[in-house]
Order: sequence, then C-alpha cells, then structure tokens
Amino acid sequence: MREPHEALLVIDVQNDFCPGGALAVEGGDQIVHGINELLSQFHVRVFTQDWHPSGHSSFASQHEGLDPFSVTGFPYGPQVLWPDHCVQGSHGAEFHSDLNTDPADLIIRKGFRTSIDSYSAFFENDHKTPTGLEGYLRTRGVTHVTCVGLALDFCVNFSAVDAAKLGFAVSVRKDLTGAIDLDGSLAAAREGMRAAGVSLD
Ligand code: VGL
Ligand code: ZN
Repeated sequence: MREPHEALLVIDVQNDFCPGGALAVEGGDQIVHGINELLSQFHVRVFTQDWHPSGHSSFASQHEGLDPFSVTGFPYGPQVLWPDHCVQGSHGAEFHSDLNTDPADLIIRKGFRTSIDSYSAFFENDHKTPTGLEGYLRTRGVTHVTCVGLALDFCVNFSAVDAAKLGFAVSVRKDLTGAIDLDGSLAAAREGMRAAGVSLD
C-alpha cells in the first residue's frame, strides 16, 4: 500500500480513446488491467472523464474547411482540432467497460464548456480556469500524484505538468499510458514533463 499522501490520477480511459473509438490511441485498451491492479495500492484515487457537449469548439466539424488534427488559433492560443469525441452521454464518453471505476473517490469531468478545451485535470486550456482538483487534493493532504491513462502527449502531459507546477511531486507510469503522437507531440511532451520535473518511468 502507498502512503496516504499519494494519489493515483487515472486520466480519460474512455472508449473514444481506445481502439474502435473516435480518437483512438494504439493499445489504449491494453493499460486497463494494469490500472485496475494499481488502484488497490492507493488511498486517494481520482479519475478524469473528457466530457464535451455536442458541437464543442475543439471539434473540427465546427470549423468549416478545417480538417481534424489541424491547428487553429483560439483566444487562448493554438488549439488542435479533433474529431468529434467524448460527447456527453455517448458510448464513446463512457469509461472502458473493463476499467474498475468502483474505487474512484472522485470523477472529475472536463471540457464541458463549449468555447474552451480542457486537457489538464487541473486547468482548462486557458491555463487559468481551475477544475477544482487542486483544492480537492490539498484538502485530502495529497503531496504526491501518480498519473496513468490517455493520452500521454495531451491530457496526461498537461495534467502532470500542471501538477508539478502546483508543487506536487509527480510521476507518470509510462507503461500505463498511450500516446496520440501528432507531429512530434510525444517528443515535445516528454521534454516538457522532464523540464517540469515530472518523473517518467
Ligand atoms: C484528449 C485530445 C482531446 C486526451 C482529450 O484525453 O488526451 N486529447 N481531448
Ligand atoms: Zn477532448
């Protein structure tokens, strides 16, 4: 068993990020068993769920003439345009059916504001709007966060870097993640996490 001040953060293990899903990560389903096993070691367990309204501004379908995986300017900076995914209430937004969600203390939903995307479990993509997770973890006495889930180069990366910036000690269990790897995003994510002091093992 881990120490009481250590939390496990299980990020976006949802059907749309698994093979057959709208934004599938290769092997995304193969991490589920390992995550289930790891859950029993932690006192504090938080899951995130990407949870977009239909017509979300991050969907390429809302931008005439722009293709999925292209990048466009949003008020808060560059934003990748995604295929429609994790639409609230859809099968794609549900957790993978083999993921044991019973041990979750808290399930935090993100990306539910139409005009702003949210990769990180802590802040939306404006890097300002908080999700409330920081306060939750602090009031539970958490100082260490272990991140697993999907996708390593987007939501896991942003969550891990934000956690480190907030002063948590952060490690990412790379074997329990999977990457989208879009135009060098994986290499950039690795470098960003390293620079933020995240341990990637
Ligand atoms: C994610 C792209 C769009 C993720 C979520 O979970 O990494 N990536 N929405
Ligand atoms: Zn999303």
